[in-house]
Amino acid sequence: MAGQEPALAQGLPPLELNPGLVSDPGLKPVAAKLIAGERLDAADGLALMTSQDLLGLGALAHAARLAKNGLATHYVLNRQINYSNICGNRCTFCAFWREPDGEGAYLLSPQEAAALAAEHPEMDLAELHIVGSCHPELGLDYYCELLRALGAARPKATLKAFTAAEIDHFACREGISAREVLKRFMDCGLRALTGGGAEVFSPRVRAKLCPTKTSGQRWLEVSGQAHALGLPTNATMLYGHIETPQERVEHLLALRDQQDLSGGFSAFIPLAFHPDNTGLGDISRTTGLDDLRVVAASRLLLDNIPHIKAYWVMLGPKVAQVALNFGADDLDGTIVEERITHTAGATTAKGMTEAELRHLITSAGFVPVRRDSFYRSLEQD
Ligand code: V47
Repeated sequence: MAGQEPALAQGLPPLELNPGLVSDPGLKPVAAKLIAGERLDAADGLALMTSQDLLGLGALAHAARLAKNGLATHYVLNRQINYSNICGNRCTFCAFWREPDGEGAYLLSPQEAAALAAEHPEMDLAELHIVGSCHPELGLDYYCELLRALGAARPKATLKAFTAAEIDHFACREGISAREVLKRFMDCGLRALTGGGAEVFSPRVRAKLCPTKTSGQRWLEVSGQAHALGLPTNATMLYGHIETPQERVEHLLALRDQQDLSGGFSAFIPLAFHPDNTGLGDISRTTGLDDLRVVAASRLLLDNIPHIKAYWVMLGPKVAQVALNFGADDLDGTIVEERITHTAGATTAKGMTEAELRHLITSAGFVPVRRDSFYRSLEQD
C-alpha cells in the first residue's frame, strides 16, 4: 500500500533532529523513523496524537517544517465572503446554519457579494475565500453569477471558492457530475477550492454530527476530481468534539493516501472546534496542548502536503504564532470578515492587518512571505 512505503521511496529527506529533545518513550521510535527517512504509520500517528511531551512533539515537527519550508512563513492578503447561511445539512457542530425562514437567515445577491469584495480598495487582495452552505433551493446559475460578479469586482484576486461538500451538493441537486460542476465554475473564474466540509471522515462521527452531509469518502473523491482538472484544493480536520485520537489519525492518513493519488492539496488546516451556539455546547474548548499537538502530528503525518496553516481565527494569534515552531508555515491571512467561527463563540478579531501578520512572524524569528493562492511569493525583493 502506498501509505506504508518508506519515506525515502517517496523522495522524502531523512530529518535532521536531536533525539535527545524527545522525552516521551512512546515518541522515541517515531523520532528514529524520521531520522531514518521512513514514512510514519497509524501507530506512530497515535503516539503523536496522544503524547503530552509538547517539547518533543515540537522538536520533531519543527525539523519536518524546516526540511519542507525552512523559516519561510506564508500569509495572504485575502477576504472571506460567506454568501449564505441557509443550509439543509443541519450539522450539530455548526452555529452558522439557518433554516430558510429562520431568524438571521440570509442570502447575498451576487451584486451584494461583489460590493463586499470591492470594500477596502486600498487592500491589494490576492484572494477571495468564498464559502456558504448547502442551500436547498439555489441552482448553478446563482453560483456562476456569483463567481463572475466577484471576479469583476476584484480582477486581481484569485477566486478560491466552495468546499468539496458544497460541490457535491450542487452536483446532486442539479443531477450532474461534480466534474461538470467544477468545469462550469472554472469557466466562470474558479481557480481553487477551500478545504472546509471535511470535518472528521469517521463514519461513526458523521452519523452522530452530520448524517446528511457528503460522506468523507465522497469529499475525498470530489477533491481528487478537482485535482485532475488542475484545481488546487485545501484540506481541513475539525477536531476537539467527539472524535477519538485514532479517528484523527485515520483522517490524516486518508488525506495522505488521497494526496499520493491526486497530489493537489496545497495546505492542511486543523480547525479547532468552537462550541458556542452549537448542538455540542457542553463540550469544552480545545486546550493549547491539544492545538499544538494536532498541528505537530499533522506536519509529521502529512509528509506529502506542502503547507500546514495555523488558522489564527480559531487558534488565536498567540497560539498561531507558537504553532510556527510546531510545524505550521502559514498563518492564512487578513480575512477582513469571518462568520462561521465567530457565530460559534470565537473571540478573535474579525480581521488582521498585514503589519500585524508580519509582526507575529518576524518576532518569532521566521521569514514572512506574502503569497498568492498558489504559494507563489509576492515579496518585492
Ligand atoms: O467547513 C463549522 C468548520 C469550516 C465550526 O481552505 C467549525 O484555506 C470550528 O474550512 N468550530 C470553515 N469549526 C473554515 C474552513 C477554512 C478556514 C480557513 C482556511 C481554509 C482554507 C478553510 O469550519 C467548515 C467546518 O468544517 N466549522 N463549525 C465550529 N463550531
